[in-house]
Amino acid sequence: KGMLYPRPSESRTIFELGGVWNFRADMSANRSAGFEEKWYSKPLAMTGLVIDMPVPASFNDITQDENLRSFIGWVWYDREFYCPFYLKSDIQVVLRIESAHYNSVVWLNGQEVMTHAGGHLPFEADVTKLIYSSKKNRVTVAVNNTLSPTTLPPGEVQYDPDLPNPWTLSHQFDFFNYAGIHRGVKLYTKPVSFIDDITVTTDFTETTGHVMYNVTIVGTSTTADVKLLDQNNSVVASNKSLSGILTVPKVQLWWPYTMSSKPGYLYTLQVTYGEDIYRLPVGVRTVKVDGTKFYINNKPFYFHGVNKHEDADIRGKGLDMPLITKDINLLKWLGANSFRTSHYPYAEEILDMCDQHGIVVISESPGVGIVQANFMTNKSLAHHQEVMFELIRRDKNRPSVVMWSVANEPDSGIPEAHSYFKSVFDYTRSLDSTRPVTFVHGGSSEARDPQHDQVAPFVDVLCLNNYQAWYSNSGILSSISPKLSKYISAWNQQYKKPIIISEYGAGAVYGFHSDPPLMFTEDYQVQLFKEHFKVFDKMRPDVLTGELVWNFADFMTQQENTRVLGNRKGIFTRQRQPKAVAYVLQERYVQLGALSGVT
Ligand code: E9O
Repeated sequence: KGMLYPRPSESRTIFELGGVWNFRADMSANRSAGFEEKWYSKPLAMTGLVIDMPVPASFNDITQDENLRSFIGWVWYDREFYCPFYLKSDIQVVLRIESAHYNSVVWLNGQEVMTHAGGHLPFEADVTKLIYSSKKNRVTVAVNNTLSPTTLPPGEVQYDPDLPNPWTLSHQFDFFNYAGIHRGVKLYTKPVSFIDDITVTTDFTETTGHVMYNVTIVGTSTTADVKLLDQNNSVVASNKSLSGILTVPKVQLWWPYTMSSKPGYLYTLQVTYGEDIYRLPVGVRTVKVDGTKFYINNKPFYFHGVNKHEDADIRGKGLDMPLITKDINLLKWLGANSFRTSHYPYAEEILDMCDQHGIVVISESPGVGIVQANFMTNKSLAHHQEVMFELIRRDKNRPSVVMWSVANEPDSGIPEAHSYFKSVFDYTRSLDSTRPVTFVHGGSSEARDPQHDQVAPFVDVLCLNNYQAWYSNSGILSSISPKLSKYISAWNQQYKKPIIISEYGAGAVYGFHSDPPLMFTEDYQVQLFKEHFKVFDKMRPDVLTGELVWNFADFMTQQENTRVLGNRKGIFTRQRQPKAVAYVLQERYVQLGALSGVT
């Protein structure tokens, strides 16, 4: 079954169910009153006290209640609506949730319609038979943020009987476990015979592009009307079969925005199947790894960019169009040509913008914090594979996505990691043979010798996190030059694969200054970056093929004695104001962009 992003067309209407919903956290002692008392069988407001909760948003920072902020267990949402569609016999209505963290159960008018495990990825169900056309409908969603050794990311619930609230969640990833309905809830229609999925891969020879497409359908007809349109809406190629190759004369390639004056060129693959019409944006480009280099359209590509989070004041991980538009503008202001979706898949609205603007994306799974052998069991593996399947099904057609990252900083040194990750890599490659696959190597494992790493042999590109003069040799800026060079060289000698420094950085509290520069000041962050640039400039482009800073913006974490209202390694504050280092990075990235040459 496909999971095409709902795009409005003549045959598809979308109705957004966002807004203010009713909300109730199940604070009962055993945390299961909601299921025992069947809260889904009637309006939530009739089961007890409800509060207002915006959708989409994390619920954690919406109220003044610390018990809700740190709540672990089931929270319940509901809202009512009238059916906005004229229900004909040839129409199907789908209910789709684009992300709810972590486990979800969904009811329509008291009937269970779907369940889903995992945040960050969409799930949907055909609700045509359950929706009322002439009276009020009610959608109820229960979401549980509890993590376990077999969830992705993994975590563990801890119990301490001395505490008034004995349950706490422990996890080994460095961001707050925001939860709730994080992205859109939509109803959309399609005809009963419909386009279920489209898979597109592209390449080109000289000036001719090739778009290989495969359309899967639900229906009896075996023909479709497939057209490729350029940005003037002219048909450049067409076909009548469900799969084939479209040839594009004088192709306009999809380029990263630093490499072209027409970056992110998108064609539209318009598929008409019976009554159904779906329009898929298509960028013609190739991605390839050869030796120590990464190529886009056969030109060496140097990643100069950032790592991000979906994170902001009040809304937590809730989708926010003003925020993501601002972030894209800030990336361009910086001159960044790329980012990694640390540490989970981002909203499709963000990827749409990256496709359009030519911003290159390393797409990461939620496999973060896999640092114990009991997080690498067969059950965990099966779920990790399921998540890779859902991620690739969702993002396989995106030109901006050039590489999959299966995990961030797992314990890649223990023997269990070998077979676990071998299976994850093999499976990921079986789903998509057109993109390189990587995992991000832990910053804490520097002491470990590249020769003994259990997972590095599987990667196409080595992504290395390194925290010289921060976690290692704290405060000693002069350690960066010798230590970082040595570290990169050791990996280069062992593997002769492309290397990206996928994280480096320093915490800096906005407004803190000192000279000589001390840790946590803006001055220290600036000097730390400058020392890194010296090493990068010696190593690029032959040994080093990219540099991604940690992090684009300050972000919320769990409370810890090493965190000051979250992680302060942002080059922007959480409110997206530049720290001193942002200007230093901008100067570098604009220069690097100019070097990569606009064609
Ligand atoms: C992952 C990222 O999510 N990499 C971390 C980032 C950080 O700022 C985190 O936010 O902490 C760095 C991992 C480095 C671990 C070194 C631990 C050494 C302890 C002494």
